[in-house]
Amino acid sequence: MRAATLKGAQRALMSACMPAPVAARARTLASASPAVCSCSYSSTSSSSSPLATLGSSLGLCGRQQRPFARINSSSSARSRRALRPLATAAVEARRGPAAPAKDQVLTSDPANNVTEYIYSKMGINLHHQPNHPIGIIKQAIYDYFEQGSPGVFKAFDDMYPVVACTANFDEILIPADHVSRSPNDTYYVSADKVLRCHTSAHQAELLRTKQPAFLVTGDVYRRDSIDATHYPVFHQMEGVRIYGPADWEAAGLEATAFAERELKSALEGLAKHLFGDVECRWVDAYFPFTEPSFELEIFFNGKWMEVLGCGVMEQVILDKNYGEGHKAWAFGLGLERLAMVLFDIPDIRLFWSDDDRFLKQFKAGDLNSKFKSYSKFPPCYKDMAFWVSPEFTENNLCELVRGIGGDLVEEVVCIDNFTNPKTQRTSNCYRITYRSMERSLTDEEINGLQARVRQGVAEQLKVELR
Ligand code: FA5
Ligand code: MG
Repeated sequence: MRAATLKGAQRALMSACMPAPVAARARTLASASPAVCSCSYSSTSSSSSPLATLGSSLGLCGRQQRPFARINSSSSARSRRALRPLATAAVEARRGPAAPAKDQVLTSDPANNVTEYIYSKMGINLHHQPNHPIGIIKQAIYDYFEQGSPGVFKAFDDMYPVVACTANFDEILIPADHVSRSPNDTYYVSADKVLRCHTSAHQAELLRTKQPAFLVTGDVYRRDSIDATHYPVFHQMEGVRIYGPADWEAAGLEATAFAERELKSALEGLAKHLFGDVECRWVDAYFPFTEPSFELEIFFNGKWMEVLGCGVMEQVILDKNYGEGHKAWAFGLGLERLAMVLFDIPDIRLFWSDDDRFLKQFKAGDLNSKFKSYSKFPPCYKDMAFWVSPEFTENNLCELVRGIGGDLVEEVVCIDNFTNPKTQRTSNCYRITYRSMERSLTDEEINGLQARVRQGVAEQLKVELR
């Protein structure tokens, strides 16, 4: 993992939601393989339920390293499975307008920090497009849960993306002074409303409707870094399942241990269902709304990529919103990341392409197609050094660069920094990679963009260009 691209606490809600020392520890765990727990999957059939076998073979293993897991399942095994789609009737959504009205998102409220660029992505709802990789993977996950537990999960995939801060943060125990609430990380519509930064924003509300198991899919928004696996708009699916004492007593387990086992079984089964053969590993994590908490990473394009966060729901959330005497697990997975692995899509920007050469490669229900790059156009690198000020943040830089360069920006990475011992001033050097997915770029075009970026940085970010 490139240290310079880890944007401190802003990187993800996992790290953003934890106190600094825990964040530092979790980042170490996530980046250094010796600190990682590996999953041990059974690749052959066994007499007991495959889910039970997978689940009980797992567990956190402290700092001890075990061989990385490999999930084996042939594509013929995959196609043999008769999948029943999650009943359409179960896709009961609170229907919001397809695209929120502009004046409801780009408000004149002084707290508003949503940009035109972000607004332009709203209402596109890639997860509603059956032939789009995001729509295909959503349906495949719905099918998996329906197959494993027929009629149990209720799906919601049209919940309104503008939510109250109470729903996005308070109701799931994110502390009032927490960094993830900062306008550096989150898009505020007004002082008390945000563009949801995760589908966990709907947890408490749906618990109050007494659904014992649900899946929520939607577009989520974050001010974040820029690279092949991070985009300011992406899609998550939240899953929650609630159990009663009869469930853990029948299993002969204590409630939390039971929920953890079921959670990991379900998610390993999902990975196997989607990918067949893939290397993955469990990593210790921290979320304010689950304990214990984990992340699942998959080895993709030569690196470990985090695809989901999960854990046993904090009891107070369940007691308060659903009722006492139960136990639940919850997960939140990134649909783009899973689709990248499944379809071999190398860059997250491609999901937003309206180029037929991309879109025509995917078809509803087909989990076997692999993306064929139609052409690889050359990147163009531009470096920019400046003296930072106390107000400077990388998320602000990324927002500005994305606002000017749009999807031509492939990556923004800090390649160098130093502090002058005499003046104590710090200089950062950023490399911006420009590359189109669809065409060759001209020097003139890139020079024009870079000049606007430099001007924007100097004027808006309160830094001094060198
Ligand atoms: C969360 O968002 C938690 N709400 C997940 C959760 C739900 C934990 C329920 C426990 C219980 P995190 O910030 O790690 O966690 O994001 C979850 C997933 O979203 C990541 O694993 C990744 O797959 C995806 N993701 C996060 N940031 C981005 C981004 N900028 N671009 C694309 N995908 C992203
Ligand atoms: Mg995370």
